[in-house]
Amino acid sequence: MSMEHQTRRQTAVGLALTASLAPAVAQQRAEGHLPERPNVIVLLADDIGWGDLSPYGTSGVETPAVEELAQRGTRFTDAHCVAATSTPSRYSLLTGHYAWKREDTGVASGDAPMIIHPEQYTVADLFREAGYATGAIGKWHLGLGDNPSGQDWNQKLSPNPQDLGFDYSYIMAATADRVPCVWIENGQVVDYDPSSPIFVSYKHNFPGEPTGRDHPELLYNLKPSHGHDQSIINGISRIGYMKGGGRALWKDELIADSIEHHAVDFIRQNKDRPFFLYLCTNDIHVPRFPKEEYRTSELGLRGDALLQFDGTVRKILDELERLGLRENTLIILTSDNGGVLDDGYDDKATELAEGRHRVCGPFRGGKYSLFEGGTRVPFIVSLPGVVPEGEVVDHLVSHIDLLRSMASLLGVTLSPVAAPDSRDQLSTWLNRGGTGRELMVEQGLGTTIAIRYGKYKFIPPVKRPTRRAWQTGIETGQDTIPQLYDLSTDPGETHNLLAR
Ligand code: NG6
Ligand code: CA
Repeated sequence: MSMEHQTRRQTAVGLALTASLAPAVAQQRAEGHLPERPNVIVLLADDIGWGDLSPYGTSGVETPAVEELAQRGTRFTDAHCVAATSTPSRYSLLTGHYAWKREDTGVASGDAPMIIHPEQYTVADLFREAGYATGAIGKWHLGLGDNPSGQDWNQKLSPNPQDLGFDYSYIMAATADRVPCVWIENGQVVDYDPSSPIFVSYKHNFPGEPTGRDHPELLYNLKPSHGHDQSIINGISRIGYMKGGGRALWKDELIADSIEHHAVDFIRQNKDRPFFLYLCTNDIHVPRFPKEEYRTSELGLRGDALLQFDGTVRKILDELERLGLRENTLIILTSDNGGVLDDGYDDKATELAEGRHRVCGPFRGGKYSLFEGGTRVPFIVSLPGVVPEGEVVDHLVSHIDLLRSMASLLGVTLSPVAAPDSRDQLSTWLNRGGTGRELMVEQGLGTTIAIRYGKYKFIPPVKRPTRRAWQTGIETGQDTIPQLYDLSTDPGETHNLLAR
């Protein structure tokens, strides 16, 4: 961390936090309902849609570990991530600031600089200040380093998650379909290979390096269906150009293992103190290339990736059980945006789902969309003995409220400048009497937004709509006319109440 970052950050955090017990929480604690300092795991899936997991009534694939979690907790049916793509969704989850208010929070390239400003207050700061061990493991996609025109991957990258409140991080810089395809631990490439320095560009290829476009015969693992035809790593072409990496390059079929291994390790190392783990799976983002043992679903690689995701959940639950931590660990399982079938690789997701699996359940649109499929995601909360078990709740819930709800859990009062769009929704999230949000903003492609107000959904018109998101076929929900839907009678958003 540079001196400049350090100073700015310490000042901001000092301003943001005053530790005093919020009255409602103090009273609940006095009644013995809430554990003093539970561990907290935010288990964030990538691109898992509302209809993808067993508790949400999907067909075509079973996810028993997620099912078990839902039975030991409460499942929400109207919960939303903030945005229909990863970077703005994660930005808002961690900061409690609506991403659509900042133009520079769109889907980040693999060499983007850090998008969360180090002086911004994050949920990791909250936990760290409260004495928790804090870790970020898995997909990151919020930028690293501070160079606006690309990073030097052969040096320590700064800022990195450690500058945002995380004591420990083991992350992929962006997505599995974007270079660089290496792991980064506390700002440094893991297994760095000095004989093969790393170069990354999102503008030009490096002389002599094959691309998927020019050398499709080298794509022995997965071929693109659209885009994704630049540098080839592990027999799969990606977005962006990369040279070098040597032994540091990941193998896609081992990504989930790697994430699980580091998550389990983090939990073990912190078993005797409270911890906050921001655990982000790569599953089920493209390229979907899970390990062999999961290649059994009738939905092909996309279904197999769901099974692998369930395997990760199983490993985390088992480890908590084994260490005697399950009763004292709050788990929030959710997804960063809605579901998508063909997101750029030829994995037959669309063909195999046809007639048997609806990734967003009854909802219209999907990833990238302003329709409900874009942000309405699985959301399961479990804390045995505190959160009612086996219940289903229909209140309106948004990821934007993580930060202030966690502050409430810890009995910390935040200054108004921290997490400006976040509200304390703890009693709803824990299913202990809250009735959820009345008003909420959802973000689609770019900075387009839709507004939820109770049962109503309003999508403001845009001048030049993009109707579909690339070749995914997904409707973005953008239109030149205003749209209003009554979700209580029309959850599929088929009847625009404002249409003449
Ligand atoms: C899109 C990619 C898509 C995915 C997405 C980000 C193309 C044609 N599509 O640009 O494959 O990577 O970005 O997904 O390149 S997210 O879940 O990380 O937001
Ligand atoms: Ca995503």
